[in-house]
Amino acid sequence: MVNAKMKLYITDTSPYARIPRIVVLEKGLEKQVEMVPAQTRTVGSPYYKINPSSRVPYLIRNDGVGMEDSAVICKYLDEFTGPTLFDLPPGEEEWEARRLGALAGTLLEGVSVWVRELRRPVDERSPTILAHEQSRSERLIDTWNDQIDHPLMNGKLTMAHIVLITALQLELQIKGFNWRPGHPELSEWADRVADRPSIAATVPSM
Ligand SMILES: N[C@@H](CCC(=O)N[C@@H](CS)C(=O)NCC(=O)O)C(=O)O
Repeated sequence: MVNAKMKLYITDTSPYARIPRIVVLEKGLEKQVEMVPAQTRTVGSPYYKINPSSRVPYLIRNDGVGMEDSAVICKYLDEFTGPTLFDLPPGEEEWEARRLGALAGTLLEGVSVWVRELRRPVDERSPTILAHEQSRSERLIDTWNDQIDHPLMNGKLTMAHIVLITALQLELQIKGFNWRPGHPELSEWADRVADRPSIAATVPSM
């Protein structure tokens, strides 16, 4: 069906679903995209029939076609209407933008594994995975603290900003992800970005 409202399947706590939720707000697409809570990780969930992978985010476009992956969905939403907001810069800067985006993505991926492990029953959690992800995050936080003064991280909002703030704000969900002490530059950057309305409106539930 053409011209129906798009549906974005999300959960309140999913960091990956938060990324397109932020893009919807930045693009002013609230009227074109309906947020639909999905029941993930539940045997027999009706959501499994909507998206066979059962992951979020998942976008059903207004032509009825469904697609997943936060980066793909964000690109689609950015190009859906109006001027694009998240194009990569031209020339040499493109590689810097891609590098920073990947550096934010690798932090998010690790911290997401960590939070997922913590959502398992205590006796099913792997101490090895928890220690591995904590240690990876510590190294990456040091790296980000050194690089957060990069001009691309201090200009207009980019996908790297969105992915990085999404990863950093998992501090609200992970007790041990206590990254602020010793990282004043990154902490100041996160506080500044957190004030942006699209970021403040999508802060994850505890
Ligand atoms: N690469 C995917 C990752 C999506 C993902 O891992 N989503 C998690 C929530 S943060 C999920 O849906 N998990 C439910 C499951 O694995 O069944 C993206 O960028 O969208």
